[in-house]
Amino acid sequence: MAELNDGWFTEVFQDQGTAFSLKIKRKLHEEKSEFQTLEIYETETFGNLMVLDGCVMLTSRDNFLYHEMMTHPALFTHRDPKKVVIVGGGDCGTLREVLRHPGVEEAWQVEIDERVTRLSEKYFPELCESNEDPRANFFFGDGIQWMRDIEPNSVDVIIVDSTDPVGPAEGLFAVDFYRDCMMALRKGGIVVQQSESPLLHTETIIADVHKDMKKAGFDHVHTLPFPQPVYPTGWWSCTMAGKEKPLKYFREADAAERPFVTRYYNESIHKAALAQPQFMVDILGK
Ligand code: AG3
Repeated sequence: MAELNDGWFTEVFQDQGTAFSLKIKRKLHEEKSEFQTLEIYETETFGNLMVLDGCVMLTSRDNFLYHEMMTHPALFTHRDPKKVVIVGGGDCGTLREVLRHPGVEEAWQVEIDERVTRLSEKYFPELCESNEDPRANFFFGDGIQWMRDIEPNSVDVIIVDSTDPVGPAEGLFAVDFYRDCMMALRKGGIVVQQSESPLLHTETIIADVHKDMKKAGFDHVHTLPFPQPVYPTGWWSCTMAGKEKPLKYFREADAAERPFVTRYYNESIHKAALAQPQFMVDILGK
């Protein structure tokens, strides 16, 4: 639920009794697409803000936290990722991070709502700066169907960069979808999914993601918490699952010598994100 009062945009988390606000300079755009309501604001201190169906998706100022953590831990855990598929991620921020890896030969962004990408090109051009890269491929349509139809054993990393698990994204948090990911991945492949707030959702969404990923045949599942100030509680997570691939070890030397700039991710942050808060161990197991 969203409100705009006295120049403040507020996302209200009704069931949690909390809210998050940003001071707005002006509304830049609003439209209803076939799938959702899209809003873009210029904020006082966080750059531009994208809101989908009342939920904060990203701001210019802090999206690097999320996009780097959705991408680099998975790509540095995989031995040699060549083909990467992003499901969702229409703002192209994850795609940009993926294409920073020189070993990636082919990346696909499979986004249901083309309008998200078009608005991102206009209002978040920095996130779209790699869209012309010859390795970048775009498909606008249903990611669930796309994953069902893809050639088996053809992908190294799948990144599920979706909205909350309600509405269009619900089917991306489901055992059938994870089974299709399992089929699509080569041996040693990794799927990583945005998995909401550790504080709010470990017992519910995150526990279900673990259970369903294991049910789909992934033998290794791990949740990595990271800060994300503009999302509910300011604390977010991604959950990685490996197809015959332990997740505790990563290409630490490669991460340390990465040939590109990051602002949050580095080899120490990667190690730190693998550490599990005790309440998560108690709920999810070791
Ligand atoms: N995807 C995660 C959005 C979840 C935010 N939830 C909320 N505000 N209630 C963001 C897409 C960035 N590429």
